[in-house]
Amino acid sequence: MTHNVSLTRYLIEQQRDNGRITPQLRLLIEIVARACKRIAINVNKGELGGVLGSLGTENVQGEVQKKLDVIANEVLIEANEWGGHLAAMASEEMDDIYTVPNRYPHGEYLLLFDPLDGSSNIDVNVSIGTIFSVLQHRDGQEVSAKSFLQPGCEQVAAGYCVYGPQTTLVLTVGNGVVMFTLDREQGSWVMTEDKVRIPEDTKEFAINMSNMRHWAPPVKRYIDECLAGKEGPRGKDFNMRWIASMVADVHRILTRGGIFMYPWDKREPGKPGKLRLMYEANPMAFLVEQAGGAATDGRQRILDIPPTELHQRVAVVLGSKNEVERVTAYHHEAA
Ligand code: P6P
Repeated sequence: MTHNVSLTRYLIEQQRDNGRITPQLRLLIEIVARACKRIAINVNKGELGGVLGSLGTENVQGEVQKKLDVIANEVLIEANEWGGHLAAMASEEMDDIYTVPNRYPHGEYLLLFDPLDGSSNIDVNVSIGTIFSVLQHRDGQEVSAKSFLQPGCEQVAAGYCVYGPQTTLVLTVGNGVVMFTLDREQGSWVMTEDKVRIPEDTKEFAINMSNMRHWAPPVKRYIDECLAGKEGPRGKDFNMRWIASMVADVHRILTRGGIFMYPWDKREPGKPGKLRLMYEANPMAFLVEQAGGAATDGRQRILDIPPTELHQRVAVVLGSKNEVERVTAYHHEAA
């Protein structure tokens, strides 16, 4: 029975039983979880809070910034800068890193986040989420953007909060994946899943089909075989889902299996993909692997990719292990 385990109890037990959790990392995760509660309150207010719509500005990705994108970013910065657990933060919404001001103590961790992923769904009331990733400031130098350029396998924690019918925090500290649902009456995170496992096989794929004509052959081959169903080479029918909110699609996969793909396509051939490596693909890949799934960019394990830029993009294929391995094999065969 998991419902009597709070987030605090889980983190204290991990600290006691699993050397990867330090008191500073426990504090970091508790503060991020508290910030997600504040973001949830703003998200749930919607028009009543005057937080819908766009600001008329663009973020570093050249994407239109929603009011809630900026609010969520500010909530995370303000919640984390004074705690003494961080050296700096990096966000999809900020060009450069945010170094903890000298008026506060500096810690050993680096926090990266997409404060509100899927924000194109905000105004149509579809699930959105906050994604976060935690690294250690290892280079012993003055903290800089370079301090963040570590492969995803160096993450010490990662997670997301999905703002949907439930508000659910999903977390890994390298010891499996757990889920906490927000109990709004108590205002506390209550464990609702203690051993998240992704089935190795699936009959459900998630991809934006409108881009089909732009895909590389291995992706087209895989999806064509899924669409061929029972009469085709896969010998079974497939279902499709595409929420256009990575957090919501990944949450479904962690909950019941599936494969999520945002591959390279020829619309912008110079870009490896749409999604960002450091604060979208890496944290999701860490969670998926910790739940028994797989995550590649079509060719290599996402967690092994050596980053060169803070906001670099990457192709993403993640979810049920056997399906991800099939898609990756098709890419290797094509090469
Ligand atoms: P498209 C949301 O904007 C996002 O970054 C991910 O959350 C989502 O998976 C993807 O983009 C949706 O992209 O091209 O289908 O709108």
